[in-house]
Amino acid sequence: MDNILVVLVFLAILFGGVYWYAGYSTRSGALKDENQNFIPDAWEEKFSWFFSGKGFIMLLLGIAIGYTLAKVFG
Ligand SMILES: [Ca+2]
Repeated sequence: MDNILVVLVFLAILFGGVYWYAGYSTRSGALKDENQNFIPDAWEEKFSWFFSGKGFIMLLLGIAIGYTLAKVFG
């Protein structure tokens, strides 16, 4: 179970970092964002599901981490 927890936490940090960088890079003008939704247009074409599902993905990760923590320490 410990390995699952490490993977889940790693994914949460990785996804959080990608979401943060999407906002940061578009606000700073580093990446093109013509439709001004704070998602780099180059990513949006291929990974729109990743951004439209942001709330759901992070919620699922949170639940999975909580569940795993309860298993490890419960
Ligand atoms: Ca965009």
